[in-house]
Amino acid sequence: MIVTEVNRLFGLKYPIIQGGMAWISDGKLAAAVSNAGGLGVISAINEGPEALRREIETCRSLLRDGRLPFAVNIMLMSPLAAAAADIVVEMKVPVVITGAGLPTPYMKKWLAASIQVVPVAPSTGVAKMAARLGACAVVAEGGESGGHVGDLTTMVLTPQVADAVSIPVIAAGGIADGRGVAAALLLGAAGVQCGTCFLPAKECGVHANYKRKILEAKDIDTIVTGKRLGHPVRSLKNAFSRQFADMEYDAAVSDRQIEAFGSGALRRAALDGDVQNGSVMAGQCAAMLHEEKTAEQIIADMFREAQDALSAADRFLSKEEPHA
Ligand code: TUI
Repeated sequence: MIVTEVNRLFGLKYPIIQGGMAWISDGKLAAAVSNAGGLGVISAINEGPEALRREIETCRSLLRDGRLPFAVNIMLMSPLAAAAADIVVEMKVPVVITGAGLPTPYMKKWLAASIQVVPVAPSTGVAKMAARLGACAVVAEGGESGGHVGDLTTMVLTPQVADAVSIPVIAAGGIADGRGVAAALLLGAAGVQCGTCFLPAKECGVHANYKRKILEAKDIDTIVTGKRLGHPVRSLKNAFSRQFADMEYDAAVSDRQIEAFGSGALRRAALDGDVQNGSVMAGQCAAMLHEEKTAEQIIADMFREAQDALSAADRFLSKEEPHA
């Protein structure tokens, strides 16, 4: 068994947190991940506040044991963030993960309500701020991730964040199998957060076209767009992302025109299944996914492989003299 501070902190069988994917991570997927021994996560920015309340209720109704933990992910740039910040208190959600900013305005009320807060950090500076605010752990998210990304890779970000803070660090970005989990632990993380690898989960309600596009992806099939707007986003290459990139490099196109072009694009792909003209957000590890599995199989396979990888690692510790 792989047991770290993250198992103890949240009461988990496996130290894995599901990514809070906008328009995708709903109560059903979150419950499946929590039932499988990880921390399931509901995205707060799918629709309005009523939809969030419904998804929290759905998650609770599907948990095999009412004491199992789950979380809500609040994307702080969203206009729905303030309402979500109150709903998690009102509905006694045990864990909140935040992204795309610092949760400073909400920390006092969340901590008063005994909510465990886990900010996502793309740099050591944000991680240190999060720890100072009272976060119980931090997600070090590398730019291999899907969606809104920072500049640093998981390989360099994880050890630096682990050195910078004394709370547990959860590595994210590019982790899709047991080798990635083992590597994250060796880099100083006490757990992992994975989004992309749950897209093909049987319990994931994303459109079948989106799942198919993920399963067909090759290593070089993602692109980062949106840097010009200050919101870099990684997604699969398609007609939408190629045109977005062209518009970004065209000085004759205004920021407002680009924003209008991008508006509603994730929903178009995730819900309507338009994977050519919508944004198919995914991490670079999409190419490592080959089949639909249940959330339980995804997690159990990943941690069995991680255990095997770690157990076999002492083969690198030779008792022979080094070759000259
Ligand atoms: O938030 C994410 N990933 C996301 S959010 C999202 S929704 C979306 N929809 C349409 C267009 C764009 C996005 C899709 N993917 N990951 C967590 C994350 N947080 N990545 C980077 C950060 C971050 C960045 C800056 C966290 C804190 C931060 O603080 C800097 C500051 O000064 O506030």
